[in-house]
Amino acid sequence: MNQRELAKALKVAVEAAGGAGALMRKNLREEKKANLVVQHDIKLELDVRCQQLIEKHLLKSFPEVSVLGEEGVSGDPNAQYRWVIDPIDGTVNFAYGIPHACVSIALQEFKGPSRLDAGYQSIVGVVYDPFCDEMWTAIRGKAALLNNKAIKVSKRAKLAEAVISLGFSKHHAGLSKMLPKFQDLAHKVRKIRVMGAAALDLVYVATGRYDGYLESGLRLWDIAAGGLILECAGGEFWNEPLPGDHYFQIAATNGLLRKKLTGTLK
Ligand code: LIP
Repeated sequence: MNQRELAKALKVAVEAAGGAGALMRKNLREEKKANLVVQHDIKLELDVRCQQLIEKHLLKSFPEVSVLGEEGVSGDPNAQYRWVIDPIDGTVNFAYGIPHACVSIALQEFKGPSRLDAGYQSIVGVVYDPFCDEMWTAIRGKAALLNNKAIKVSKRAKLAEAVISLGFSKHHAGLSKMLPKFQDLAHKVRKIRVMGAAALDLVYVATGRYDGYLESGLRLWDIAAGGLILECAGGEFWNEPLPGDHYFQIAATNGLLRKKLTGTLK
C-alpha cells in the first residue's frame, strides 16, 4: 500500500473505531447480554455487535482486506493485508460499567517469512477510548498521535520513579507468571497499576502516562494496534509468541527500563 492508501486506511479505521466507541458509550450503564462467562473473562453480545459495525465500515472501503478479530474471522487471515480487531478491549471492565475500555484496530501487512503472526507487521494502528474521547493513531514510520497531537514516551530511567502497569490474563498460567512479578516490582517502583485493558496500557506507555507494561497470555488483537503506536512514540515493544492461537507475552517500555523489567519475564 502507498502512503495515500495508508492514510485512507487510517481514516476509515478512525471512523469505525468512533462508531463502535459511540455504541460502547451508549451502553456503559445499561444491562448487557453475556455470550460467555468464565472465572476470569466475559464475552458480551456487544463485542460481536461492535465488531460487525467495524467490519461493515472497513469492508466498504477495503473489500479485499481480510479481518482477524476477537469475535471472528472473515476472508483469509493469512492474506497479504489483514485488519486485526479487538472491538472492546477491557470487556470485563465494560461489562461491570467501569469506563476503562477501548476499541483497537490495526492493519497488518505480510512481511514473511512465515505466515505465522511473526510474519506480519502492523502498518496502521488506532486505539479509541470512548469514555475519555481519546483517539490514538499511528502509521508505521510516522509520529504517533493522540487526538492529532504528537506523543512521546517518558524519559524516566529509574525504576523508583516509574509507574508500571501489569496485566493478569484470563488464564491461570498468565496469572501465575505475573503474580511473582507484582511482588518483585511493587517494592521497587513508584506505583503498580492493574487496569485490565491491554491496548490502553500500551498507549498509556506511548503517551508517557506509564513507563512500562508487562503481561503474559495476551492475544494478537489486544496488542496489534497499541504496539505500533508505542513504537511510533519512541517506545520499545518486546513481544514473544506463546504456544496456542495468537498468544503473546509482552513487555512495553519507554525504552529505558527494558532490562530492569523484562529480565525475569522470560
Ligand atoms: C483483555 C486484555 C487484558 C487482559 C484480559 C483480556 P479483552 O482483553 O485487554 O489486558 O488482562 O485477560 O485479555 O478480552 O477485554 O479484549
